[in-house]
Amino acid sequence: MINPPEEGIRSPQELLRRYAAGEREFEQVRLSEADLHNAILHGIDLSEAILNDANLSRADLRGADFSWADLSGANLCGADLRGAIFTRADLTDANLTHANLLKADLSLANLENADLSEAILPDGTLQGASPQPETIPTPTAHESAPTKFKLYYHPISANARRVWIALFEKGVSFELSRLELNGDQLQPEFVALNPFHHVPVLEDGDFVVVESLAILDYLEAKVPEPPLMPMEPKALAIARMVECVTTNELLPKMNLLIRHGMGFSTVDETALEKAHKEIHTVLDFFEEKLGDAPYFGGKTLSLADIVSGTLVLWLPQFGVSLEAHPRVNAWNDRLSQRDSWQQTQPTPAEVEAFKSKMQALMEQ
Ligand SMILES: N[C@@H](CCC(=O)N[C@@H](CS)C(=O)NCC(=O)O)C(=O)O
Repeated sequence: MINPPEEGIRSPQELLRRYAAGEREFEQVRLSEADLHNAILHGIDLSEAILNDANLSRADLRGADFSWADLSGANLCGADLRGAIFTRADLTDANLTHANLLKADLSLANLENADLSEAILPDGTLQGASPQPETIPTPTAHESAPTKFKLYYHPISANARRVWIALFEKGVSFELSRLELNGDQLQPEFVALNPFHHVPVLEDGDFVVVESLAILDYLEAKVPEPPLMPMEPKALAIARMVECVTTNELLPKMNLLIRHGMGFSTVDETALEKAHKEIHTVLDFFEEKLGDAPYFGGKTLSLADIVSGTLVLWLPQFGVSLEAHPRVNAWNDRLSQRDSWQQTQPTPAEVEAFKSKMQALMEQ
């Protein structure tokens, strides 16, 4: 299908506003000479966009799609372009000095007179100061040129949000396919992808991955930068323990609280009390494993933070205060400030709309 030219965008401010509201598809937008320096636009689709002479210096454009875009004369100095796609883009006379092009796809891009001094090239090497190279190394087939991941999700699904956050944190290009979970997950096309009819599902070309933890492992192996799993044995063990405790201990008890909190079914008071107690045991465990580190993997975010953080944040809403666990509480605040958390935060309206569907799902 040929998309009509993007008519709604008249200014860079308009683009930023719509991006902040969650839109990602801006194919064929016309913003010659736009000032978008320092803009945060990762994962944006700007294929076939007209951005000649635009100022995109220091912008966060990880995983952006610029295929067939006109970026001639654009200033991309210091921009974060990791994993961005520039297939057949026009980059003539563009300023790419100090840009980070790690794993970017520059195949068939026109780089005539482009300045790549001090840029990090797709293969991770640092381009020296001028003179610039004749050709830019692009990933070979076996290095698997970036494909666009497709995530099947629902905004309220914490299991899907794990993957959604990881995709943002990896800075890769991806598209979203939203299921309503109103029975559409039982349609043959979706069941063909996941016989258990659950989100998330990740498609990478013709390869399909189900089960959120398996998807996270796949992403980690497929897109190693930035690493989201520690290598050091003890840190790795802590991260995996936290993932397992979250799915095996925390989640079943939380389901009970959720059922009760939403008035879906009568939950036995003794069972409820037991669930509260067990959740506190999980929080004690997390408090101890965090120690003085900002994240479970140590100094940087790990998959363990993503897996546990996307559930722990709901606890206060179901009557479990985090106050008695100050490290967990501070960690929860730290996570909620991350861009990836904010971009994937369900709106109160989405939560409300989901309640009616949730009863059916949880009673299954
Ligand atoms: N173990 C699975 C669980 C996935 C799951 O339970 N997904 C729920 C939403 S959070 C779902 O899709 N439910 C729809 C259904 O069961 O039909 C994973 O981690 O991916």
